[in-house]
Amino acid sequence: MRFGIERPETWQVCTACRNEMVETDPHARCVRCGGLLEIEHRVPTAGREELLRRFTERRGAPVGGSASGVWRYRDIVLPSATEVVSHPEGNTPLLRRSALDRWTGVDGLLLKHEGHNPTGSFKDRGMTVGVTQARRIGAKAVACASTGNTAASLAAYASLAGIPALVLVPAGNVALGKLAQSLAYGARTLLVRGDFDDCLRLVEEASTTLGVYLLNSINPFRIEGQKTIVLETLEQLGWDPPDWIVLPAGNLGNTAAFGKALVEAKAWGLIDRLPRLAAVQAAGAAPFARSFAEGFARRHRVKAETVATAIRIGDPASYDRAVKSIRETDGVVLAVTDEEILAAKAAVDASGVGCEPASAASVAGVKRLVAAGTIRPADRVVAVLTGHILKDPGALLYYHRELEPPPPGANRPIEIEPTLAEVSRVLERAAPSGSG
Ligand code: AN7
Repeated sequence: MRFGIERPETWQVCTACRNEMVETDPHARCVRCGGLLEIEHRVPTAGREELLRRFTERRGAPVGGSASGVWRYRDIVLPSATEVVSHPEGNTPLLRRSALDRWTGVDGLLLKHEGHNPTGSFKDRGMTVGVTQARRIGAKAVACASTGNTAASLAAYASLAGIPALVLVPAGNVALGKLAQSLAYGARTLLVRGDFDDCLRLVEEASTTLGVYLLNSINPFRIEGQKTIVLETLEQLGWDPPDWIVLPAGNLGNTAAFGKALVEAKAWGLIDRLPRLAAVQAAGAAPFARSFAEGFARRHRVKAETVATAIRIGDPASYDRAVKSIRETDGVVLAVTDEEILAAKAAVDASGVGCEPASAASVAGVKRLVAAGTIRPADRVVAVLTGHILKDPGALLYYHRELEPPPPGANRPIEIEPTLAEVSRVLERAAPSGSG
């Protein structure tokens, strides 16, 4: 169907066949052709100055929706939502570390650290909107497939809303912190003997037959929430857009959300030009980078393998929406090796910031793009760190304690007898390596 002149404030539209559906339709995909859905909003009646005034005024609210770095932007996220399921979330810092300027070759690299969200990843921004929507439509249960962070986030927000949650994760390939969170927040957790792509196929089938509300990032309400990573960054920069925004890319929900946020922000007069997006995949899980290299002539599916388990995804669900984002922002897509990811992670960690392996792909990507001359040292660059350092303690201990031969950044722990002589012997051998 298509709405007539009486357009609601917000509706859903199929990105494939343009079929329109009401905001409260619970289907995960277009009911007519099975395409991916997208949320559309009527152009906000408040103009630029009024919107910016509202965003600023809400900042720092002690409690309630306005305390959230997602719902502060509610006019362009989900204006009709009144009772929101919020932790609160968002309000994450923009960080600068000179050691990472030196490492990447960018003067004044900014890191948007989404690991500072309540469950330790950017997923909370989408989940607060997704679970709010689940409650509005009266969902009896919610479900997702996940490489770990979505599961942890859904588990927490479902618990907040009092809705039972089901999560499907690939057995043996979820970082310890994420699995532990899913269990602790109380989601029914299924360890599937398969990879993420198997989990996603299975949960889509299950949600259709069992009538469970699907909260993977194919859910367009999650994308609306994830837009606020970009909105909040732009606000932190005084609505003066950077030249580049660099992010890790797996299932491509974030790439889709970032493009949508930027195009809307420009259309509604919040910014006067678009930054370029750079989406960074792991070389062993890079079907999107491969399509980009071929001018998006066709979609690829691969059997994914990478140390960055968060982005160990071979058939990204938001492919079409992400292609649009890259095209509309004159963006680029690249792949970095596991070695580059681990080296970037060691640099981010040693700078005192810290992040999980997948997040470091963005910093590795910045270094690669500077070396290629695509990003110039004087460009204003924001790299998004998507998850917290403690999400994946296994990767940390492997790198620092076990990897042979020890990589240059390895910081081996030293076991000693409880004597002062032993302590001073160790101190004499090596001064601690500060990196600034
Ligand atoms: C830390 O949790 O897909 O390209 O199921 O956890 O939007 O998928 C996680 C993805 C980057 C990639 N960084 O984002 C999941 C899941 C971290 C992540 C990504 C993920 P998308």
